[in-house]
Formats: sequence, structure tokens, C-alpha cells
Amino acid sequence: MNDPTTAYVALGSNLDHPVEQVRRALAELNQIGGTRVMRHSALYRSAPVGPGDQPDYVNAVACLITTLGPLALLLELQSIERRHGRVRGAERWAARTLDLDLLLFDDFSLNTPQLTVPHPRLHERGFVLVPLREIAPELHVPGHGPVTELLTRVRSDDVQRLAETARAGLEP
Ligand code: A4P
Ligand code: MG
Repeated sequence: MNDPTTAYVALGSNLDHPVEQVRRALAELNQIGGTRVMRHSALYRSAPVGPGDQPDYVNAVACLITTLGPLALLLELQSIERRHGRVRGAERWAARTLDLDLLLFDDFSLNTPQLTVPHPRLHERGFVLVPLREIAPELHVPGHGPVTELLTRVRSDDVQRLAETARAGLEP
């Protein structure tokens, strides 16, 4: 078993009741062995980045503490995606029931096709940076800078907090 590590995970969905997909996934992250969700953001609606005429996304970010290693955690994320009926086609950035991306694993850095952390597009995406700032305003993204500063460089006016679904029921 590893020492407990803080990790950040991005959640996204734009198919088949996205709010429910993200709410369920937050609860399922908390059920991964050796892993607890310490905080999570509100849910946000965002304009799709990607091909074709896709529905809007619902996005959120969770902060976990885990005794798993980064690859073991990634496999758990992919298993949750599969349980949500995620189908991987050939098209990049296609609409999906659930996407779970490992954004950060403490200050660990790795660059392989299977796993790249920090996530290679984290610093350029409003739909990730807005919920990340909500739960970790002091965070520094290794290799890129403070989350607040990164947000000044990207478009984020399309990222709208969903007030009625702000919490996913993990709190007591
Ligand atoms: N992989 C490598 N590093 C990671 C990591 N840090 N976290 C590998 C998760 N997976 C990682 O992922 C493709 C491969 O990346 C996997 O085999 C994994 O081992 P995928 O989930 O099958 O494919 P994807 O998500 O379509 O590709 P990609 O390039 O990761 O897409 P992104 O960057 O995640 O973008 N618009 C809005 N508004 N909101 C969104 O949430 N999401 C996307 C997906 C596009 N547009 C969006 C949103
Ligand atoms: Mg992904």
C-alpha cells in the first residue's frame, strides 16, 4: 500500500441524463478501495469542445485522497466509465455518457499514452479550471502555474454553475 496521496479527477458527461451520470460517479469515486472523496465542486454546464453538433456538457471536479498508485487509480476510473455505458469510438472528443480524467496526482508527473499527468489539456480548459478553482483556489499546476492565473488565459464565460444540483449528496 502507498502513502495516501491527493489526486484531482475531472468528471464530464453530455449523454443520457448528464446530471445523474455525474452525481452517481461522484458517489462511486468515494467507493473505490483505499480512496475517499474529500471535496467536490458544484456541477457546471459548459459548451462542448469537440466535433459535430453535441449537447452541452455537465462538468465537475473532485479531490480524492487515495492509497492507490496512479495507474491503479486510472483503471478504477475506467471501470466506472464502463459501468456508465461509455463507448469508445474512433472519434476524438465525441459525446459520452461519462468521462473521468485524472488531472493531478500530487506533484507526480508522467507522460505515457496510457497516462499523462498533469492532464495535458487541463491548463487550457475553462470547464476544468472553473470547478478546480472552486475547490482548490490555491492550487499550483506543476509545469503551468497557479489555477487562478491559468483561468485568466482561457475562455470560461460558457461555464455556468448549476445551482439546483450544486451538491451531489456526499455530505452527511
Ligand atoms: N489517458 C492518458 N492520460 C490520462 C489521464 N490523465 N486521465 C489515456 C485519463 N485518461 C488518460 O482517453 C483516451 C486515453 O487517454 C485513454 O486510453 C487513457 O489511458 P478517453 O477517455 O478514451 O478519450 P477522450 O476523453 O475522448 O480523449 P481525450 O483526448 O482525453 O479527451 P479529453 O481531453 O478528456 O476531452 N467539452 C466540454 N464542455 N466538457 C468536457 O468534459 N470533454 C472532452 C474530452 C471534449 N470536450 C469537452 C469535454
Ligand atoms: Mg478522457
